[in-house]
Amino acid sequence: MTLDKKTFKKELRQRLSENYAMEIEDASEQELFYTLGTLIKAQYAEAWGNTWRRYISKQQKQVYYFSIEFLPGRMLKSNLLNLGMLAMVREALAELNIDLDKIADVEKDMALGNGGLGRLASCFMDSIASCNLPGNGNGIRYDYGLFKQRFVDGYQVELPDEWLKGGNIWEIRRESKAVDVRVGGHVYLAEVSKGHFKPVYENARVLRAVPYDTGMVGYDNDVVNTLRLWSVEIPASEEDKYQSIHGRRELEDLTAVLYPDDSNEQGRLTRLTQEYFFVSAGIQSIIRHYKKQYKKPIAQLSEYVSIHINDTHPALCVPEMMRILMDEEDLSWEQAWDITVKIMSYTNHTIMAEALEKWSIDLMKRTVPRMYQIIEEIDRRYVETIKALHPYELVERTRIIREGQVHMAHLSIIGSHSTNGVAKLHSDLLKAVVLHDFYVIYPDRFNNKTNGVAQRRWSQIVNRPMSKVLDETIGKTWRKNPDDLKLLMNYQADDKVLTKLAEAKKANKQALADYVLSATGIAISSEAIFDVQIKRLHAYKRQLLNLLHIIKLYQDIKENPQIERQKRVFIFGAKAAPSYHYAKVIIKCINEAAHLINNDPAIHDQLKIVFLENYNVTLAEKIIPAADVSEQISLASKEASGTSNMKLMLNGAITLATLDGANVEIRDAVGDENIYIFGLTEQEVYQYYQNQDYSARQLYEENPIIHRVLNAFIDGTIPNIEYEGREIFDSLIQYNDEYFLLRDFDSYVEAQQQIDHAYADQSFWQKMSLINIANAGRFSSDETVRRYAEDIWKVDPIRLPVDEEG
Ligand code: 26Q
Repeated sequence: MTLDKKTFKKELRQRLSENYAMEIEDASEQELFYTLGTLIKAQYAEAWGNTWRRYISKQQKQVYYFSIEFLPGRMLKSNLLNLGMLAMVREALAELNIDLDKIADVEKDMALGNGGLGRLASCFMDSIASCNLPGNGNGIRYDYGLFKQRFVDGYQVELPDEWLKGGNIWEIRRESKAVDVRVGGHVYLAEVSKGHFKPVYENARVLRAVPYDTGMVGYDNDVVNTLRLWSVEIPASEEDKYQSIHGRRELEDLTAVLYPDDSNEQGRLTRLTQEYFFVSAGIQSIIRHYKKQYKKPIAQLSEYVSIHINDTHPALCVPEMMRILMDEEDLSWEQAWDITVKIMSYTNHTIMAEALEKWSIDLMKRTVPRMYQIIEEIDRRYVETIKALHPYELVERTRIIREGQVHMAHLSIIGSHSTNGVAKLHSDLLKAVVLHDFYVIYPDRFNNKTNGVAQRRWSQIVNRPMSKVLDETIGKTWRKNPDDLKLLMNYQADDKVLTKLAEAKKANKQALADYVLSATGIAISSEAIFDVQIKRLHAYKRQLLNLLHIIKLYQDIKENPQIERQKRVFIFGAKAAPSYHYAKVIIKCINEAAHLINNDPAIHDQLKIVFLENYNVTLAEKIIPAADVSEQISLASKEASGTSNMKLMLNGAITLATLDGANVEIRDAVGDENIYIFGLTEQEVYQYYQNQDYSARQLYEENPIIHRVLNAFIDGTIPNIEYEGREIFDSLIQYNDEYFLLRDFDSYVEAQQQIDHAYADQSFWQKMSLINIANAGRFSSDETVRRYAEDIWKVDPIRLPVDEEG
């Protein structure tokens, strides 16, 4: 039941009066936001309860998506859109002289994730609900999300993200669903009857896990699923053990902060405890719910429950499920193992060796002793079973426990029935290289699920000008069915449509230009090409290659100012992990180059660099609709998929890319003529590894352009980077350019020149842009989660209440 404008206004007035004893006219944006938020929550409360009851009454199999990160950003407009209220509320508020966008700006981003992996989890939560799939998220309610980034003298500084200050309107604390989690201490097995052992815990610490639930509202379907995030507390029974402030703090710190590491940092005790904490709480709560509500024998659990392990961070799901089935439900090892493998599935998100998670045996024993015992037994039985079938070395290489460490990817693969990569190329590389040994052992477990994005958010919500043109051109069905974007292909030669799309883009660029001016004081022209690279700062993503090209352009303009060129604005958004020194050096260099170039009167507005602080979901929503060029320039084979590439394409940006991750599939979707591909292929990269014959120094010495660009880092051309410039230079020349920037430099420059030429012919450019939008539908996360549901989780869409009543 949706509200009409009149009832909505009345509701809003009434709530405002109840909450704040205020009239609409006198309310601040804060007060309006909180009032509107509670009104929306009340709108879906009933559907939330109904969804939950329906799963139980139909005994539906449900999937639980375990992820140590979720990155939803803001939820106000997304909830309004999915409830079918967005346009109505916008109008109603406008009639009251209130701008919805200003109200929405009050909301703090929920940034409980680092980047791609966490954002993907949130896109999936939206799509799972929107596709009528019974699925829930399980994670950690960090008190502080990913750090806030500021630049001081061009350096990154990190500030805490106090997202809960002022309260979180979307969550519900469910004290009654709290569970206990035991960590530390010692565990030994005591014989309770002949041949039957039970673990005895000594000196374990008991943690109280309290869940906070947030409704995941489906699009136009009355489905509201649950995202359950756990927060740690001191159990009442243990209060007297925690009398010192210090002791309390230490315990409460467990869910205080998200680890700000996009794959670099490893080996911290708190991190491992976090992993066990949300895994154990989540699995206990699933089993409790199953027994209480489904009332089925535990032996049938795998018919009703599917658990997804999002990267290896929740890999302890495997031994924890074993523990509960054996220690608490009295199943045999064999029964428990059979159920566990059927329930679990795992996604790998990286091929970077240093990101593969490992824990020392010692740490694992100290932190989660019962987990370690079970892992040891899984490992022992694995070796026992496999050694009859495969050579000794293969068995040794694939063991879970090797050389003093527990390999979490091995545990995830061995303990689940499905392992998938996140783009075709990535999944192929897993099979052929990274996880080849496992592919030999379990060929049937491997599959691909190309990532997707929540397209309604990344088009309808963030890009209203474009959405309007789409409605006028192809009707509104694309809003529900992204494949209908294809209809746009009929208009590739229609000048009217091309012009309207161009005008929409121009309006978005102007809006971004206004924001950039107010946020940074830098004036940029919407006439220029907006060239965008937005993602975590990582050597393999090669923001530095982008900078090298910018320096080249700068030097060209200085040398030949008279040549006509396209104006360019290079826009960056990127956070570096606080401990990632090299990434921070790159940030400093980009900022100093920006300062130099933006203030050089000889350059005027031919070239501008804007490095926006604190890249997050909300900033992405401002940048993406305004982008002309999408930079996806990782070294081939290194980016598992990428997802900003999909969002940018959907918004009509032209991709400039290596054949890496999902870029390959974007090329397949739009055709070679509508994308700019450059650089080494993944095979060529592997060739270099094999032959070990790459010489960056040779390129530097033989290529005068590269020579001049690199010298700018050490000869004072770029000021204030005495140390940083040297470090960059050395990483490329002394340390032989690990990510082949210099090897790809020429072809990158050439692709950029082609882009310049193409942009000069506006109707040609607009046609490419249209073709990109038209073919973006296949990267909808709706389709991705449907594939997971059918192929991996084996969960069916629920029947709608409409069907039941009808
Ligand atoms: C691991 C151990 C200890 C501490 C932190 C971590 C850690 C944290 C975050 C490891 C990895 C991550 C995040 C990885 C990630 O975001 N990967 C990206 O996943 C996207 C969604 O599949 C892909 O599109 C990107 O290509 C991939 O880089």
